[in-house]
Amino acid sequence: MNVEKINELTGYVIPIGNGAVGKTSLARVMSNFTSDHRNYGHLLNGVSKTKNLEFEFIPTTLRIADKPHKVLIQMLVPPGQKEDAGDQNSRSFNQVMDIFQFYIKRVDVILFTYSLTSRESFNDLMFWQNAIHEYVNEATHFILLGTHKDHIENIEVTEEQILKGLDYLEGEVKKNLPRWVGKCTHLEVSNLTGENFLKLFAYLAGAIFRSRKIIP
Ligand SMILES: Nc1nc2c(ncn2[C@@H]2O[C@H](COP(=O)(O)OP(=O)(O)OP(=O)(O)O)[C@@H](O)[C@H]2O)c(=O)[nH]1
Ligand SMILES: [Mg+2]
Repeated sequence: MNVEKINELTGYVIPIGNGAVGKTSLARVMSNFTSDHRNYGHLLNGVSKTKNLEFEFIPTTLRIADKPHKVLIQMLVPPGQKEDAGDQNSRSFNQVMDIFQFYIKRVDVILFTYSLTSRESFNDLMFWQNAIHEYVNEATHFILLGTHKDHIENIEVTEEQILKGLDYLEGEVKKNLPRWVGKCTHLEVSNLTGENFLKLFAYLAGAIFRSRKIIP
């Protein structure tokens, strides 16, 4: 009998960005995603502001050179609250990352997350880029991820700005990690309709595979 050996690997993915850009929604929809479903409004309605590190474990698959791989995506979702936002009832990004720093052993992919309906959330990625230095390594991959793609009427971030932003991001990554051999790409999704989630799964599985190959 010819039993195909299946390789398994696990990767850590952190979405970071301003509050309300859809980091928690993204992780929820990813763990409930099916390619024939087109509305995740019921999941989005149940999402509230993140006050602590949230975990979602999402299994996916990948074929490389015709070999099957099982990839477990561990999403670690921090709050989007900055230190000086002044909400005493919830923890900030820095507080949560400090508390969990020993749990976060390595990060395979950072999702720089913004809402396509908020130019401010896009511009603020500069701030978030500076907040993640201690969590990344030379194999970490980066995705510039726009949410709210379904809000066609209210899009505030143009394709040109996205490409410029990606260039800037890549430049900053190379400055901070001179021996960086990861990759940087952009993707725009809707957490409401699941648009481009299949692409996101493929990107993430591929990025985790590469990252783990570079640093096993
Ligand atoms: N229409 C639409 N709504 C979205 C999308 N993504 C998120 N939302 C809504 O945006 C709001 C904020 O989403 P969250 O997932 O809580 O955002 P977050 O980035 O986790 O915010 P913090 O936990 O405060 O850092 C929620 O009311 C979601 O229902 C999207 O792609 N499309
Ligand atoms: Mg959240």
